[in-house]
Amino acid sequence: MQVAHNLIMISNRLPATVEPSAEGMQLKPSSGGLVTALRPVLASQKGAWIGSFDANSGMAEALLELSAGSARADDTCDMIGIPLTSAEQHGFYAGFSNEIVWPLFHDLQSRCNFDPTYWKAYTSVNHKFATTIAHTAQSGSRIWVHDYHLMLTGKFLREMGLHHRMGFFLHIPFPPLDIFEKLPWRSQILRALFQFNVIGFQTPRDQRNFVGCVRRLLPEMELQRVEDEVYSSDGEHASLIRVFPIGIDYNEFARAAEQPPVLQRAELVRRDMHGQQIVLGVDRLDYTKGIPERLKAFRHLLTTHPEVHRKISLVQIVVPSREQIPKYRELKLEIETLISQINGTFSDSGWTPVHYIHRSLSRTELLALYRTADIALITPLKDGMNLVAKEFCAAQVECRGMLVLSEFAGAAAQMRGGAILVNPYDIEGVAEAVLRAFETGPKERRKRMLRLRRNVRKADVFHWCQDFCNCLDGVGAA
Ligand code: GDG
Repeated sequence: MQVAHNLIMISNRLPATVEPSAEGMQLKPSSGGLVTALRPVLASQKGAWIGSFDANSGMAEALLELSAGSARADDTCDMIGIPLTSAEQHGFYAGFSNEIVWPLFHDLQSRCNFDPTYWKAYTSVNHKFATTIAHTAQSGSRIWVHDYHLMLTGKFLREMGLHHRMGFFLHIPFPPLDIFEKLPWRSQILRALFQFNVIGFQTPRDQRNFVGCVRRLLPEMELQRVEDEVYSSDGEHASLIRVFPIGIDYNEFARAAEQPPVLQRAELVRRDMHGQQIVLGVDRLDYTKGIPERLKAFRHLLTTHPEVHRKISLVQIVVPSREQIPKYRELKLEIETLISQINGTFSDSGWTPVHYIHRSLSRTELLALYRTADIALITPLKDGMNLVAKEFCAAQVECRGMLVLSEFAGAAAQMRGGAILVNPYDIEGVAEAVLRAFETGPKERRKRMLRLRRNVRKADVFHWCQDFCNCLDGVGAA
């Protein structure tokens, strides 16, 4: 018998991994902020989570149970898996999602590969998702689709006859018209999005860009702004276009940063850095994160301000990501060349200017670095939100750290009061900002960090989730 699900979440990947155990392959729920926030909501509402998995992975046993919809990663929600073949992953995920939408939506159109075969794969995998969603949805289920991989699902669901309340949230930025209009499939994507009752963005800038694109490319769409909300109608469907800035589980980060293993680890880090100020960068390996530009800014600081030598070090964490895509491999080489050049030029006995870690850190290691860092240097060229900026503030329980943040990160809209904002392309400007942060005294640091922490605490991930669900409940179904 099929279980009735009141809230169905859909993301490209399932929020779970599979691990071998004595009883065979077991599902292990992921621990990200999104899952944490949704856990109580899904648990109280009999939720389900739909996402894809690699059909060729060696974890067949658990994945088979997943695809049958019978495996439970925990007692919170049902996990329903969609197996994707290598060809589907190539065209849909690596291709359309990450060689077209990802660079284009981050304003980096020269990095796009508009291969028409990718569009076919994207369409067909979105249809596959819609089929599973339609099969799972019962009368009264609300459907919440996440992110740029799945922008066509709403259209397919309506074509399949679903009249449910459906929401879409874009985790990445939405580009301005002169960039978006380069997309050969621009109108199909915009029209498909209007099949959702709620279309959510991270910042007012993304909402503004989206509305600008709609006015130009879908002139038949009626749009009406009421304060921060935009209502649309094409005579058949009505949608609400609104901003929902995503947050983190603040209390959990602040609490975890006080735990003894984190304190011990933080002590070790401090000892190893011999009293230098630690500048911290934490990023997935991605060209949108502005890592080479940041390294050039740090090099400029060391070149123009020799007085900071031996008093400051950059700890740059680069988490491996999308390594099957050639541009990501080239980026890794560029980063490593720059680091070795900086260290080759400036290192001195007992002082290495850049500490480079190319792996995923444990949560304890990450929290210890957040807690110990004197300056977080977060300079994406463009970013939907950037959760690292918020996590850093939550873990700064001693309020000693300064945040230097790109004005092109979504987080800048909420954090401008306490952070030093920079243009990540301005190498001299970023170097000056790091110097300013370096020279800031403890009183000013505390004042700024308290303000930042207040903001992050207030707009946490639970607030985000509840706000979106309330909006979805408030709009009329199609
Ligand atoms: C997309 C949008 C938007 C990083 N290194 C380690 C590690 N992390 C964790 C961080 C953080 C997450 O990864 C990265 O989150 P971001 O927000 O920075 O970036 P994306 O993955 O690109 O996410 C983004 C987000 O969606 C949410 O809407 O903010 O703009 O691009 O949580 O803690 N975690 C561990 N070890 C690491 O080394 N354990």
